[in-house]
Amino acid sequence: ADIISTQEPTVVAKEGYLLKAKIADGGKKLRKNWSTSWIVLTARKMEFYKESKQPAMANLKPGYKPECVDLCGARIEWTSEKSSRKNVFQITTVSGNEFLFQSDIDFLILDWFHAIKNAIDRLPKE
Ligand code: I3S
Repeated sequence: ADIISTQEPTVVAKEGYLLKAKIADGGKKLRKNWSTSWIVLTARKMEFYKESKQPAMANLKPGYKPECVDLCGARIEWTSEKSSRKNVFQITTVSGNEFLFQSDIDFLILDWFHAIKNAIDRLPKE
């Protein structure tokens, strides 16, 4: 008989470093605190790690859960009001979490914006 796994393999669409700031949690405003994060984008979520070696280590630790963004129903938009930095976009989740992402390198931030927007557009809205 066929064995169908309910845990679909996690295919990484894109990963790399970006500057990140979480500015709201569940609709509640947070103090902005920029930090560099290793970001792993898959079909339906983004995971945040402190450094590039962490995802592999997290796989070995069953209990370990990185901070993660569910992209189902999320919104992504460029913003020039929420930071004095250039190249900033915001992601807002259904649960009311808000994140800013930034890079000084134009093509790099554009690639990320389009990869995430693509993922969101392919997902059901709820
Ligand atoms: O939107 P704000 O408050 O001007 O954001 C700045 C603050 O998060 C600031 O931290 P303190 O509140 O500890 O001073 C950061 O150092 C700045 O980088 C933030 O502004 P930018 O324009 O860089 O997002």
